[in-house]
Formats: sequence, C-alpha cells, structure tokens
Amino acid sequence: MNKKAIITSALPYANGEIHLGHVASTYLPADVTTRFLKLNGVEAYYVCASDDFGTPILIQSEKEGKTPTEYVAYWNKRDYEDFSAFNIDFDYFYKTSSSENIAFVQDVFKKLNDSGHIYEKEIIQFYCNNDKKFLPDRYVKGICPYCKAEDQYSDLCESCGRVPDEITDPKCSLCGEPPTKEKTTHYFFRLTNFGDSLSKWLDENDHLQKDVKKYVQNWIKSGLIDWDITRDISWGVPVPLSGANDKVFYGWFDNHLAYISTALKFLADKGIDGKSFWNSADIYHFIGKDIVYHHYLFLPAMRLGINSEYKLPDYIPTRGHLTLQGKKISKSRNWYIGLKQFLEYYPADYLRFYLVSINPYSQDDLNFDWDDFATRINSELIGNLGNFVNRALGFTKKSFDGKVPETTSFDEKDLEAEGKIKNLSNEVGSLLEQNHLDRALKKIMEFSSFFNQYFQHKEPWKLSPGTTNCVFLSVNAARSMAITLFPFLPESSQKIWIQLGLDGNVKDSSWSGASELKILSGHVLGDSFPLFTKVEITDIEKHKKNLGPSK
Ligand code: B3M
Ligand code: ZN
Repeated sequence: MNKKAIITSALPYANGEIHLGHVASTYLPADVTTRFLKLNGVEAYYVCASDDFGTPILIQSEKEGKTPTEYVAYWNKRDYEDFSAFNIDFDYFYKTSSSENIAFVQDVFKKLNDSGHIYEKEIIQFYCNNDKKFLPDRYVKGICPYCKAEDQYSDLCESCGRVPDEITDPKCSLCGEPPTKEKTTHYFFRLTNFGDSLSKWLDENDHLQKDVKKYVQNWIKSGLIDWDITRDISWGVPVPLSGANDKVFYGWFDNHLAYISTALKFLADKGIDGKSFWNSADIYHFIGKDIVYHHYLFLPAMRLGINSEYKLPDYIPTRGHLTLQGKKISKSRNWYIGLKQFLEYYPADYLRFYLVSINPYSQDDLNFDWDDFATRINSELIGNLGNFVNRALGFTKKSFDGKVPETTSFDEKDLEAEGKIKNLSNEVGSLLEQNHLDRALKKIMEFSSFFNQYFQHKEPWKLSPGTTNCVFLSVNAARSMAITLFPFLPESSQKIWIQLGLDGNVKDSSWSGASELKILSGHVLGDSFPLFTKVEITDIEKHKKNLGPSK
C-alpha cells in the first residue's frame, strides 16, 4: 500500500443544500476510504471545496438579490456544517473561488496556451433578445443530439452523460423563448490532441473500473471534440490575456483544478511540499456517474497538457445515482430529503450504515427506501451488531463485575472464534482496498452474527467450565469490531471503545491491530449502555408522507 494518498470527492456547487443523493455516491464512500487508509498508517488527506463559479450560481444569486460572492460564502459554510454533522471528515474544505485556485487556474491556462493546446475562435453563441444576454450552458435547454433526450441543458445531457456539441431545438431557460445567434470570440482547449494519450492512460491504469473505461474508450473512438472553455459572463476565473478581460473560464475548466490547488494550499500550510507529495501519493477522485466525461477525459487531458506536472488520478471510484422510494430525487417536486433534515431524525451512523449497505462499487443506481432503512437498522445494525456488543459486554459487567475472566484451554468452537478475529482485518481490509465498501461492511456483520451464535451456543450464563473463554473472546471480538467499523460508523465505534474501557480514541488504532487479542484477562470494562435506539415504524410512515406534493 502506498503510504501517501490524496482523496477528493466531486465538489458540491455552492448552490443549494447537500441531500442524500450527494452523500451516497461520493462523500460517504470517500470518507470511509480515507478513514480506512488512515488506520493503515497512510498519510491520507481528504480535501474538498465548494464549486463556486458557473452560470446557475450567477443566475440564482441575481434572483436572491445577493452578490455571487455573498451567495457562495453562505453555501460554502452551510455545506461544510452539514458534512461535519454527518461526520464527513475533510482534512480541508476550501473553495474554487479562492485566490490560490484563481492563480493556479490562470497558470495552467498559460502553460496550455504556450504548449499550443489552446486556440481562439469566433463562435456563434445563443443570445436572448428578451433577456439581453448571451446564453451559455444552463441558460439554454433543448434536445440532446446524441440520445434525443428532451429537456436537457446545453452543457450536459443527464440522460446519456455526453456533452452535446450543439443542442437541438434550443430555448432560453430564463424565459422559454427561442434564442437568436450572435458572434463572440471564445477560447478552446484542444481535447482532440489527447485522444491517443488518454486511450493509453485508460488502458494502462488497472485501478479504473472496467465498465467505465469501456464506454470512455468508445467516446474516444467515436471522436473527441475540442472544448469551449470561456464564457461571456462576469462570474468566474478571469482569462489572463489582454483583450479577454470580459471573459471568464467555464466552470469545468477551473473546478477540478481546485482538487490540486486546495491540496497544495493545505499541504503548504502544514509545511509540506505539495507538488512532490501529490506526485508520490495515490490520487483518488470519488465521483458520481453523471460526471464521468469530465473526470475521465477533460481532467486527465488537461493534466497531460501541462506535461503531467501533477500526476493523473490512480482511482476514480464512480458510483450510480440515488433514487428515493424508487423515483428520481427532485427538490421542486419535494421528492427529496436534505442531509440536515435527515440528521434531525436519526443519528449519522444510521444513514452511513444504510447508504454503505445498499451501495455497490458500480454504476448501478441505488435506492433509498424508508421501509428497507427501518428493517436494516432494526434487524441488522441493532438486532445483530448492537445486540452482540450489549450482550457480551453487559454479561461481563453483570457476571464478572466487568473484569475480563481468565481463560482455559480453547475448544474447537473457541479456536474457530479466535480464527475469525485473526482473519477479520485482512478480509475486511482487502475488500476496502478494492473499493467494495458494501461487501466489507457485510463481512463485519457476518463476523458479528457468528459471535452472536457462538455466544448463544456457549451459554456462558450457565457458568460451566470453559465458558470464560467465550467471554474473553467475545470481548476481544467487540474490540475488533470497534476498529473495523470505525471507517463506517465513527461515532458508534468510539462508543464501543469507551464501553470496552479502552484508553484514547479508536481512530488512533491500527487496522491490523483489529486482528490481535489485545484485551487481556483482568482488564476492566467501562460502563455499558445501549448503542442504538430502534427506528419506530410510525415515524417511518410520517417520513414517507412528507415526500411529494403537500396535501
Ligand atoms: N460541481 C457537481 C456535479 O456536477 C460539480 C462537480 C465538480 S467536480 C470537479 O456533480
Ligand atoms: Zn430569455
């Protein structure tokens, strides 16, 4: 395992609150992975930033009568608070509108320009005579020329994930009128220069998901298109060329560069040479499948364009979208649950547990279902895991005054139980290394279920000879669970740690130490208390009724 890593997740637009869909596909998987790497002694940093530029933000700030700067500052703070409440533990959360990112973006542009990867071209841009503005990106809606999906923004088809060259049947998204076309000069990035090198990079990188690689390779084969990287609006990174003062970069030119500029700023503040750290670390960019095009083509091409001064990503874990009760999430139709709101109902660990459980390492969509949530929390998290910890520790408190008893020689069942502890960190760890977070969590649940059965089978309450082994091993199993659960359920795992009467913080443990029997006979446990409270079905019914049009 590389001992250094930088982890990023797709930057949230500073344009509205974080909801369950956001955290399921990117922030939570990235957070779990970072916590896991840190337990393995990797110097891992999870950095993120608010994505502050772009037309939708400008449009919205205008509507609210705020300056875009005020507007994005509000969302940057709010997003960070919501993430923190969900225990998404960024090492640093910054912003694409930082002076560091602006300078970095302008510098990258100059280098690309000097290397001949940029050209100027007069283009015909949609213009709304009603609104008196040029209409880039989201200002125009129409039909995707590739897959014919209707009502798509001109900068990204949400149905097929491609970026239309020119949208069919365009309409101004502000007033619905068909726009006219006017001339303006834009800068273009020669994405077409990079077809071969991108294809080679995709081929050679074994860590990228095969299915994603395959369709990206098909896009390359069907021909790349140069990217228009400037916009005639006032909110963005200014193009650093004389004569282009009224132009800014397109948001997708600058936002992913904030992965680098944010990491550099954070590392510099720690006194670390950012560039050499970046280039010797494993680089992870966690994303949702709607932004594959940007992360597998545009981002690596720009890095290649500056001679890989900052290395290309090693991992781009890409996951599907979250649906809610089987339907697409939509704020306007109130088919939606904000993260902040959810956390007013249930602890962060409930949502973390559920979202990891239903989230495979693939592009398949996943579904949040309230009934399934209740079942999994009540029967798996509480019925299996909570039950085991309570039972094992509660029993030790009651029958041995909280003191871990002496052992006698192990019988076959004890040896099997000991073997489970010894294998746990490797089994769970190798799944986590392969990004199979759901399967890793399932392994821990199987471990817990094994120990529930073992405890039941041994009947230590009968205090017959040999049953102290079961108590000893069960207490150690609870410790192994606390450590391996930490990436998934940080609060609950610390609670187990405290109940075990262990010093310090579970987060300072070592991953492989989860497979050692560190709690010795004579150790005194802390106080026992229930880890979880049951999810009530009457509440679930209320949450379901809150979705959709208010009656
Ligand atoms: N701000 C959000 C999205 O399209 C966008 C991600 C930027 S990542 C560099 O999901
Ligand atoms: Zn209009």
